[in-house]
Amino acid sequence: MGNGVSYDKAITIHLSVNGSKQKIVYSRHCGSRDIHDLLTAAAGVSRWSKIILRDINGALVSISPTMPVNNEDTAYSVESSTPENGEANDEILQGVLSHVAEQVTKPLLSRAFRINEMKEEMVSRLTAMEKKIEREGMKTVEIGQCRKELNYIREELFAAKSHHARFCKCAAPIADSVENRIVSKRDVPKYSKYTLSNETIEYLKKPTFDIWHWESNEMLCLLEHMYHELGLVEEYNMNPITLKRFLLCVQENYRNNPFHNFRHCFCVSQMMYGMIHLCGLQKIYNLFDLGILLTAAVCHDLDHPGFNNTYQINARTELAIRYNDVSPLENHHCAVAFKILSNPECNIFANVTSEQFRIIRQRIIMLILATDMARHSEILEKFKSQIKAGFNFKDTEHLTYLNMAVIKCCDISNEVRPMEVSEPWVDCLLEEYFNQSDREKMEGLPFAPFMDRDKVTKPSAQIGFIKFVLIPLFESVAQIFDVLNDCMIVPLKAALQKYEDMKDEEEAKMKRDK
Ligand code: 0WF
Ligand code: ZN
Repeated sequence: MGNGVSYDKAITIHLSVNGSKQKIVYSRHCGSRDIHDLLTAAAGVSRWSKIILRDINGALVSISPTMPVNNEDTAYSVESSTPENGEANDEILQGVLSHVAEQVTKPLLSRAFRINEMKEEMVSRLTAMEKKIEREGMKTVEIGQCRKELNYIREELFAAKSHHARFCKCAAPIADSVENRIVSKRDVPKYSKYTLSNETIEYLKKPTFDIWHWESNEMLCLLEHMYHELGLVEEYNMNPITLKRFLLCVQENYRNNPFHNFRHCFCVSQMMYGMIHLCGLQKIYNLFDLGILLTAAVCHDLDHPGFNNTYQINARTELAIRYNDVSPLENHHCAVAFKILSNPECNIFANVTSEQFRIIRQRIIMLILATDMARHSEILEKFKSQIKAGFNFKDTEHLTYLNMAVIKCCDISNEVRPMEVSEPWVDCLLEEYFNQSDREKMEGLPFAPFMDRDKVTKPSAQIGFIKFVLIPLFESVAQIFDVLNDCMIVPLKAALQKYEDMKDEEEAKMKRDK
């Protein structure tokens, strides 16, 4: 090249800008957005301007690295237009998005390098946008909107990074998720009808039920069966199609996180159903109360983003801001649940009185908020003090704490299940935790040692949790329902023994390898 710059397989495109001859030269690694930027530079307009290329016959030429190469005689004419203010911001966002999309799909350079490039590009585009905001004096509300959208893009960028790093599904952004996700994309005919065998129907009531055996639609049918079998459809005068739609919508509002996904929702609900049967809760509670317990379990982790409250608070996410750092996730799960129920087509409580709905809402919120592990000691200590003083089934406060303890048991009950069922859950949870600590490291946030992939092993994660969290909680509830000793405390102690043996093996191996 005449100017001494060497280009690797450079491509030259000839242009005619208002009659003056120009050319752009780019490498084959460039994307459409890079070429667009070159074109705006050649046209002497802002990079946020729209560019149209036409060939000598006036036909539109699509701007891409594979557009036909031309010569001086067949130069493309360049037309540009500067968008209006609002449009300009759309353009900027569009630019960032298309850039992100392009970069993610480019396999030519190493992923880490591309992602760093994306980050740099994001920063420069953010700066450009902020400058534009300053220069053109946007209204505060518009700036807020832009920031929100940029946060969304940042989340997308992270998701893209995680996807490329692990080829697994990642949590989508939180912002606006309630509004954007609640509407079901499917309707009930697509959710097929299954006939459940008597064996399955009985097995469903047991903590030994194999929750891995079922695909999504089957889990929906099993959940639907629980509502029918308990008599909740009759009790609440539910339209059976509304129940199907509600469950479908719930399923679609669980994200594909490694752990906090629809199968976890199913597990917790199935354990609640199991405890209702095992503990004979029908004898203590009326059907109205049972419907609240089951629905709270079904909804308890709706739209979980896969990053816990600590992350939400430290990263100052939309959720943490919205809920003032107070159980942001659990508050969000409740909000999504009641957003779903606000749709008449999904409202399984449509036929109750306003007063009943008020009570349902208050109790579901109370139960879902109780699943925040930050409140574990507070709830357990209070429950234990009630037991010590003599548990009173007629005392509504005692019943409230019993219900909170029960939903907490269901939520963290994996280790109660047979080992072949429980163990994969630990891998899922560690995957989610490692994703979080990777992100925290990347964003310069504090991270918990139990989420650090360099420190945690399965036994180290489980031993303390079983000993100090699970056994004390289940033993307290077993003081009220003795039946739990055999079917829950015994398996928990066996799981503890298994992880202690695993730890001994790990340590012995380490000694041998030294
Ligand atoms: C991996 C381990 C853990 N193990 C479980 O079986 C389980 C079930 N639910 N959860 C579980 N966590 C959590 C999901 C969201 C909240 C509860 N974790 C617990 C952690 C590693 O280690 C501890 C141990 C004691 C206290 C605090 C963290
Ligand atoms: Zn949960």
